[in-house]
Amino acid sequence: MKGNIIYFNSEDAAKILGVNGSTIKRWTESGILECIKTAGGHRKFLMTHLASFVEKNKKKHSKVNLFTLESEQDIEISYRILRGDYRFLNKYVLEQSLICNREQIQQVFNGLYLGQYPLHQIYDLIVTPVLHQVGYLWEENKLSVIQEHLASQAIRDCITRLQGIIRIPEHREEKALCLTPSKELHDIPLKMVDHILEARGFTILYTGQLTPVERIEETFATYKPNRLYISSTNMNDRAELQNDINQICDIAHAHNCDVYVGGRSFDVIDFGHQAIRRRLYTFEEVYKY
Ligand code: B12
Repeated sequence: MKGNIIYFNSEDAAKILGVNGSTIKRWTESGILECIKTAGGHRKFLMTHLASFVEKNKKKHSKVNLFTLESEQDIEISYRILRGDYRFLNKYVLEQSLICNREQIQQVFNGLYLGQYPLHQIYDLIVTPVLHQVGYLWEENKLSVIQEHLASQAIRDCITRLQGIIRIPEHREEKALCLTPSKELHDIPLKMVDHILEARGFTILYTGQLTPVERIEETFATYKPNRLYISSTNMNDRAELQNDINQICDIAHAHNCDVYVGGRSFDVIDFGHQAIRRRLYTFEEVYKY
């Protein structure tokens, strides 16, 4: 809130409390849910009205829409989620990640997903900018390296838990292998690629960080993936990285496997190999192509 008063209308209140509009009307008429009536006869609700209702009726009305509402802050997050207020949510997730408050980060991720926002949007509009912010703060010496690790790991853990509630189709024919090259530790983007593909119905083979190139041939022979996703961020040794990418793509090509690449290393290395179908820049593109 911090100074701004938010008024909820009946529709907001219904969504936040997980009931329909006529229940809201009934509750206000019987006085169990307080509200303000405008001159035009419309009901307006303050945060305190909803909060005190939730507090008094915790047990009776636990079926709330996005997640359990225990405090005014929960109600505010729920409201921001319903409004798709990414600016607010970004700032909030950044603050919570800096104090390693996984519960609150999780509440935003789960709330957005349960609120029908596409997974790729959560990744493109919340997770990516928040991690970039963590990086800037570290670059500007406003965070120690440990704080940077704590924040990024908290986010990574919450992404992993979010996967637990993702709807996964039953019928799965395609197989995607997800890897990073042999010197790469950054695998958060690849994890997000994994989740989006899984929600699209792919079976995922995730070798993740530091995948040794010399073991990739046997992985192809054993698991026969039809797509390969490579994520690369660390470009410290360009020549070695280029060599890794070329070798991996040769193997993929020999196994009729299409390759999709992403990550900032591809700004500086060549990705013209015939096995590479596309360089992807956003998680929306992972969902689309
Ligand atoms: C978290 C983090 C780490 C964690 C990684 C944890 C993990 N499990 O991933 C740890 C602590 C391990 C780490 C280590 C290092 N890090 Co670091 N790290 C970061 C940080 C803060 C966030 C990275 C991240 O996940 N970003 C979020 C992703 C989603 O954003 P993105 O990488 O920009 O990706 C976008 C696209 O490229 C695309 N994308 C990326 N990959 C893919 C893949 C596919 C298939 C698709 C479709 C799309 C896609 O999706 C995103 C949407 O735009 C960044 C800061 C930053 N600006 O990103 C630094 C950063 C990436 N790290 C950096 C560095 C230098 C390092 C170290 C070398 C530090 C050191 N001296 O030890 C080591 C590298 C070690 C190694 N061998 O890899 C630099 C990289 C600079 C560069 N490219 O040369 C950055 C930019 C920080 C900085 N400003 O200097 N890091």
